[in-house]
Amino acid sequence: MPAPSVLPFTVTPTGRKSASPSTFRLTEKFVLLLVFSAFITLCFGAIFFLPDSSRLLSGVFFHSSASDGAEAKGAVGSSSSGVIEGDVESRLAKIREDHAKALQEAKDTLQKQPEKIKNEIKEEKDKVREDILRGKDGGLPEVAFNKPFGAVGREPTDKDTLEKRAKIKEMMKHAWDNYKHYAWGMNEVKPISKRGHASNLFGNIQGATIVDALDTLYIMEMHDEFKEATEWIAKNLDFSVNAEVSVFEVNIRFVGGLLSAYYLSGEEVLRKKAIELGQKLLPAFNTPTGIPWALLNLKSGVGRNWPWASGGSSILAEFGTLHLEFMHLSHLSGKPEFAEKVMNVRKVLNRLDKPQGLYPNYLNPNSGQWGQHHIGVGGAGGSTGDFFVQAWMLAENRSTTRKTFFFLVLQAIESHLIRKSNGGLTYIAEWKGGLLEHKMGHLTCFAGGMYALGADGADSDKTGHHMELAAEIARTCHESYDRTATKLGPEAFRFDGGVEAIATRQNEKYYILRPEVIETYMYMWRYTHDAKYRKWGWEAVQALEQYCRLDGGYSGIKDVYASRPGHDDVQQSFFLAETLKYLYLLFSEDDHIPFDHWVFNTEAHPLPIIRKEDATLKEKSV
Ligand code: DMJ
Repeated sequence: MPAPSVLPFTVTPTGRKSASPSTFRLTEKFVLLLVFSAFITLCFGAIFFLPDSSRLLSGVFFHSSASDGAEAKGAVGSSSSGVIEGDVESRLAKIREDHAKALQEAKDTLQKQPEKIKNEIKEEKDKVREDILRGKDGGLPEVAFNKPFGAVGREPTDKDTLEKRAKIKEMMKHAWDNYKHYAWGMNEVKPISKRGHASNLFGNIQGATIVDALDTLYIMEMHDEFKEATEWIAKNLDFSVNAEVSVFEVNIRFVGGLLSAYYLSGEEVLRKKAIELGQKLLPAFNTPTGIPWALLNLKSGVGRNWPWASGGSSILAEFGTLHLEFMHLSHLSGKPEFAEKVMNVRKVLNRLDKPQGLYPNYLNPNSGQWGQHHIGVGGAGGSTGDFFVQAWMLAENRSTTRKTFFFLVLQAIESHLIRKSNGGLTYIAEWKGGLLEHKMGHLTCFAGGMYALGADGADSDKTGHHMELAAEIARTCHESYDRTATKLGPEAFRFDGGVEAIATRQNEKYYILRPEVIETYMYMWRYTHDAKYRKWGWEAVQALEQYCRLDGGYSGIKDVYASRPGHDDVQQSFFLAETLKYLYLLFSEDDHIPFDHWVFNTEAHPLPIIRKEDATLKEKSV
């Protein structure tokens, strides 16, 4: 609603307009000021300089009760009375005494041991946590835990694959142990500085690496580590923080990580924590359209958008990908509100016109209109690709409407964004205000996996075509790695100015341990069993070991084209959640997290495909 305009006059109770101060001339203002100062001087003079002013003060200000009222009258009328004077004195003494007492109490509180205050806060938090665990938070229903299908698969039969898989598990151990040693309980570890790394994406929620790594620990059968991580979560994971968080990041890493680890292990505390956090995120949807804010203060529930995002728009990739986790939150809590919120997002998206059948990256949550017409499959638009896959795969029966919707999007991306370079490399460009930018981001490389999944469910005449596209995207992304000195890929690579699959700008040459290329290799391996995908995955393992492994963990590098690339000193939590998990699954059998039972969220946290017989009562009603 627009703010009311400010009028140059005020309306009196009789309805007449009177001039506001701004309408007086300078001389009039001066006269008024003089009169006002004279009045103030008179008042102060009366109080401080006239004899017996203390009696006036006490009479006027301190007599309030009915019985006192009579005395007050007398006091003013007979100021020479000794009895009354004594009474006033004793009252003033009492006031002075109360005042001193209050001051002392305030001083005591301030001087309280910080330790004591900390303990009091902790006791309060423990109580809240116990209430939640006992179900006093509105009563979470009991959910029967079903043994997960394929949480641990068969052992690979050939020695080479077994050894490679064991090596990847050793990498996970190195990453985990160093985090534990140098940054336990913080969000991430800085492997060179050997201390914790805070990320403002999570406000002051702590433990991002612990939550993000949980399901990988389980899948790799690192049970001791899984146990200590779960214990830390039960005792310390705390969402009652007064801080602004990224709704998207907290959802994919924390909610997704907790849900996935619950489904794998059945640890009740993980389900309860996921629901507790989901509830904290709900106020993000309090916008005129129900399209959520990108940023939310978890304490006040006040949301806003990133200032740089097209005039205060929400970002498609960010709100699109809340879908999967929120459907599961309703499934596990019996509370329909989570599912209702994301179903509404889907409705708003369905109603909007899509330029060329594509979804622009920015949507204004107040007007429900698209912001700038930037369209891409990576970055701001990227995870929405995940959303389309997830929305389609979420239900076992993969409904026809969702299938049509998903394939329309794949078709639109192909027609408008997919291009082939002179050298024969297929890439996905970005569309900015009607012009194609011939650049592909590392983030966009997940699309190889997306087209492979699409091929899996496509009508028979389309299967081959989608799989071909998936293979071509995988090859291009591999080329972006292979054309560097480190054999690790840049943040973005271009197909213009005489180059192909190469970064030309210095600020696009870094690699921050991202997973998307390896993710696509993993999908391609599962669907084709073509040995080159494991070969490419192994090349990435060797490169990671050579350039990113340090005594204190793994670090991103600053320039993939330099043989001494420089480190960024951050071990990202997604390295444990995604990169190492996808590598491990690439060298595992297909029945380890089988695709017909599990769907991966944007942060590689596998969630089971909801079957009709598993649906809770409440979920059936949404
Ligand atoms: C991860 O946090 C998620 O995959 C997200 O969708 C994109 N960025 C990182 C990994 O690159």
